[in-house]
Order: sequence, then structure tokens, then C-alpha cells
Amino acid sequence: MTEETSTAPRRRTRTARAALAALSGVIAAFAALAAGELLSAAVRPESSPVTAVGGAVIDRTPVEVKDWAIRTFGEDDKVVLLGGILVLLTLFAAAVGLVARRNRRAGVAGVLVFGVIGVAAALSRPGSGPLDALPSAAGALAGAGVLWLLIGRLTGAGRGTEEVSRERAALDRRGFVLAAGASVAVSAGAGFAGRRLGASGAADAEASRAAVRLPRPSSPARPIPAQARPRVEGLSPFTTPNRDFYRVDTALVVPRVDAGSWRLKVHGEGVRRPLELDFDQLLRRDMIERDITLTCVSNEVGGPYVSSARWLGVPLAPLLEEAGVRPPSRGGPADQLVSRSVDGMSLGTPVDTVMDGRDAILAVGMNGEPLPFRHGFPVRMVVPGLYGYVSACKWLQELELTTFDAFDPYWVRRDWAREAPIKTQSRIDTPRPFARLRAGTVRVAGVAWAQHRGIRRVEIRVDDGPWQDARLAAEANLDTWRQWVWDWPATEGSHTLHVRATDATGAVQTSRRQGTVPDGATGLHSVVVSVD
Ligand SMILES: Nc1nc2c(c(=O)[nH]1)N[C@H]1C(S)=C(S)[C@@H](COP(=O)(O)O)O[C@H]1N2
Ligand SMILES: [Mo]
Repeated sequence: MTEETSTAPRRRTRTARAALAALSGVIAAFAALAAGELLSAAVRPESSPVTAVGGAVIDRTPVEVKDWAIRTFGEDDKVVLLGGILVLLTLFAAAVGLVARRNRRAGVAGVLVFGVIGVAAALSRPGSGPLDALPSAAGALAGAGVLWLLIGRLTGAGRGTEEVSRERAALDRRGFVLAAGASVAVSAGAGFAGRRLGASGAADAEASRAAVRLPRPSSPARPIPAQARPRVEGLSPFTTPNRDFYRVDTALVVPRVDAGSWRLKVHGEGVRRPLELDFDQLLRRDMIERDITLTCVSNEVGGPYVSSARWLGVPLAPLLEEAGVRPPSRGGPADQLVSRSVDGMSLGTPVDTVMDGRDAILAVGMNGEPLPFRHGFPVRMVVPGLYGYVSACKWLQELELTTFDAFDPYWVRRDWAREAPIKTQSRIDTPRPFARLRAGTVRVAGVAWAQHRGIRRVEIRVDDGPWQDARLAAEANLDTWRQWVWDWPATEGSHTLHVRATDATGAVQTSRRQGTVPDGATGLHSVVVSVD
């Protein structure tokens, strides 16, 4: 044989082996994730390796990047994040496989490095315990074992020679296929079992939610007057259906809490009688029902993170009084109420605000049903007038009285303001941006909100024209948004519509543009349309 005729097949074999080595890396990663999934079902869903790394990434993402992600991907941001992690992991796993082909120990060390990353991420999550390290650690060991085995079959390592005969090579290939197939099958089984176990934990929570009978409120919500909800095509409904209600949280897996084992602890500074309540005890307390509009501090001007619901729950102030809490304005030592969730989230609310007579509630019902899991089942906080991140703790399990000096909650450690009342805002819902309209009367409509102060006026401006009063729909209460309608005699051409609101204190919404960080966006919403 000449050189020419023999190099091509040899090169082809080499490429094939490299591909198989890369594949071994990916199969090892799959084994690691499957083992992690199985163990996380026993520990807690948040400890599964990819979820833990994703959560740690969320915790560390600078607010500007997080804001960009929310702007770009909306509520799909979590899917994009998990997808990104899986793609990166696959690439690294393939690289580790290639390294392992040259040096099996180095490859195994590469897998273990991923285990260390997973363990560190899991332990860094708020609310984590030492057990959270287990899924990533065990996953890394499983992955290392699989990689060792597969690369061994591929290189004939451990059989004495590097240069194996053709016959041996063929045998090894068969061994590789068997080992790879077995690894994939066992991993798939483990992963599937993990999912099933996780789902059975969720099934208990689902059964407990299905069994909830919401009590009647001793103080029902005032009926929403028909004049509070004008019927205009394209206008957001006054009450947001639960399935359309915006969702903002850090949870990569929605916590599914079993109401049967749920407890709420109330303790801390100046709490003379610490409380511990289970769900039935909470349901037996006096309930109120209120329409309240929630808003996220991450909502851009004109954005979608504002929704309104009819909440049913236990008024918070009397509960705190029962525990012996006095607000600082009445000489109490604690000025911050820290709420904590089952997923380790912490939010801080001024005690004075919670106890100033507004309808701060521990909500159990949302639009006539138990809270959906995404919105905090079994119990969440709702405080009218404050952005969600300083008030609306979902999956609530603990209330601690402390001071703003002593403790910075989750978002405050990430550059958001300690105190954050909702800013006056208004939004044009219809016409949509860049709509093509007919000349004549165009119905312009939208919402305006200044929770707990109320909206007194909404005005529209076309291009550089004068501000003109919109018709305000009736006010349901001070804590909800208010709808408005304006009939525009539209003329041909391209036009820009601006909206601004005035709250009930007489303060006009500012036109000064400010981003969402640190305490909520300002500026006027505008829509450009063309009229033929
Ligand atoms: N446990 C928990 N509660 C949370 C959050 C969170 O990330 N975790 N996010 C808060 C934020 S920023 C907002 S705006 C509201 C959103 O509530 P929603 O998702 O029901 O609309 O929940 C708040 N409560
Ligand atoms: Mo938020």
C-alpha cells in the first residue's frame, strides 16, 4: 500500500472516533442530569442541576441585563435561559468528551468541575440546605463513570495497547454501542423516574388545592359598576382573567405547596405573641374581598406587567396586632415587615404602610378560585399601592418584623429601592402601535393607575396639539386602575398619540423619562398610527 491510499480511511476513522468521543461526553452529561433529576425529586425540585444553575444565574444577573431579558423575551425569559444553559452544557460536554479521548482522567476531571459548579449553584440559592448539593454531586459521579466507561470502549484503554488490531477495533465498536445504549437507557429511566416522583409530590399539592373551599368574605368587594368597564374593542378587561394575569418571579420551577402541610410563622422584633397558623386556621379567620391592581416595578412605560384581580383573604393588620405588633408611628421597634416564601424569596414592606388602614391582605383567593400555583398558592401577600417586589410575596411562609437597617431583602440587595410606592402611569391599549386607521371617529382607550391615591384625570394629545380630556370610566375603588375612552376625530396622515394621567392628589404624571431601576419607570406612553 502507498501512503495516498491509506491516509484517507485512517483520517475517516479518526474523525469518526472524535465524533464518538464527543458523543460520549454528551451521553455522560445526559447521565449526570438524569441522576440529578432523580435525586432532586427526593431533595427539592430547585436542587436539580440545571434548575440550580439557572436560578443562580438569575440571582446574579445585573438588573440591566434582567431588564433587557424581560423586555426581549417577556415571560419566556425562563425558557430561553434554560435552553441556553442546555446548549452550553451540550457544547462543553462534547469538548470534555474530546479531551477524555486523549486523556481519560482529564475528561473525568472536566465532568467533576461541572459537578462543583452545580453544587455551588445549588448551595447559593436562597432557602437552600446542605442536601441541595446531593443531586449535582451524584450527577457528576454518574457522569464521570459513564464517560470513563465509554471512552475506555472507544480507545481500548485498559486493554494494554493503543494500536489495536482491526478485529479488536470492531469488537470495541460493538462494546461502545452496547455501553452507550445502556447508559442512555438507564439515564432515560432515571430521568423519567425523577420526573414521576417530582410529579407525585406535585399531585399532593394539586389535590390540596382542589379540596379548598373558599369561605365567604365578611366584607365582600363593592360591585364593579358597569360604568367602570366601558365596552371598547381592544381595551384590557377591568378584571384580568387569571390565565392572562402577568407573572414576574425568579422561580424556574413553580413551587407546588401542599396546603395541608403549609404553615405561616409570624415573629421578630416587638412581636409579643409569635403566631404559627396552618391553612385551616387561616381560612377560619375573618375574610375580606377586594379589587386591587398589581404592578411590577419592571414594567416599562406602556408595558404589560400590570393586572387587576378580585382578591379574597385575611386582613393583615389585625393579624399583626393580635401578635402584639405596633407600627413605628405608634412606638413599635420594627419598621420593616419581611415576608419570605417557600423558595427562599424575601421581600420587605414598611410596617407603617401595612398598618395604615389600607387593605393589606394575606390572599388565598383570586377571581373566585384558590390562588393558581403561578400566583402563589396557597397564600400570598397583596398590599395596595406598592410595587410587587416590596409587597406581594407569593408562596408565603414567614413574616418577620425587623428594621430596614438590619436587613436588605432579595431585590434591595440587587440595586432596587427599599421603598417603592407605585408611580402614576397611563397606557393606550387601542389603537395598537402602527395601526392603519380610517379617517373619522377613532375610539382611543386605555387604562391609568395610581393605586391608593386614585386617578382624577386622563388627557390625550395628538402630535403637538393641546391636551384634551378623555372620558374617565367610573372609579371602582382607589386601589384599582381606571379605564378611559376618547373619541378622536382622526384626519389623514401619520399621527402620534400621547397619554398622561393626573392622580387624585392633583399631581400630573411626569413626562421625564426614567428607566425601571431603581424604583419604577416614568415618562409618557405614546402610540404612532397612520390614518388614510
Ligand atoms: N416568592 C416570590 N414572590 C414574589 C416574587 C418572586 O420572585 N418570588 N416576585 C414579586 C414581584 S417582582 C411581583 S411584580 C409580583 C408579581 O406577582 P404575579 O406574578 O402574581 O403577577 O410578585 C412578587 N412576589
Ligand atoms: Mo415586580
